[in-house]
Amino acid sequence: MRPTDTDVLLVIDVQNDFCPGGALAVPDGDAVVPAINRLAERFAHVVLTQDWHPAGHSSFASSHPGRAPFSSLAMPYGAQTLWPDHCVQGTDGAAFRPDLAVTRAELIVRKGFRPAIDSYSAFFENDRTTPTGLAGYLRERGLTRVVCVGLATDFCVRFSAEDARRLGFEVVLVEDACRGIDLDGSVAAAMAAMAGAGVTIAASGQEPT
Ligand code: VGL
Ligand code: ZN
Repeated sequence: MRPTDTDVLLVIDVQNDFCPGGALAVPDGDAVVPAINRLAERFAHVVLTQDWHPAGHSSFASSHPGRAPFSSLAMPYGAQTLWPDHCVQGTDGAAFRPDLAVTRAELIVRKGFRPAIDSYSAFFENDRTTPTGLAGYLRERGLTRVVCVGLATDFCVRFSAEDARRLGFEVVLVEDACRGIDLDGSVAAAMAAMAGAGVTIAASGQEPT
């Protein structure tokens, strides 16, 4: 990756709850941090997302008596996977990993704060129509290429990358700077879907092609 002035590094949900020991730990999730820190030094623009749920959020299995984590529930906006309680606003689990080098980040996009709807993507809530405002921010600033890294490959990274393509941005996924949850092959499905949507799959040490 050789970043230009119109590239933005989008660092998705590198938070304690998604790392080993956290409430919704992504296997090997903390392994993304060194690669992201190295990339972040080279980008002129860095934006972070932060999963940020109120207690009792509708995406939590605990909010639906009798429902187990990782099962699927029909919501008015479509199928929703139910999760263990995670990234509750203001908790240590919702904080960024302490070793993530975030000081140069220009914007933090919080998402999933509406009680009745989840938000995987940095751009839209899970109804895929309610915007977070990130697209307008990037456009106003003339940032045209979104380089996605972080957690989890098969949920928030995938939805963010696909939405960015849908909105007309160039999109790169740095595969070794992402890790997935992997429910029933969802990482392989996510990689295929992103490639099919025109997302360029890259490695952090790789020179541009
Ligand atoms: C995520 C599940 C629930 C993610 C967030 O960051 O991929 N996954 N909330
Ligand atoms: Zn969440």
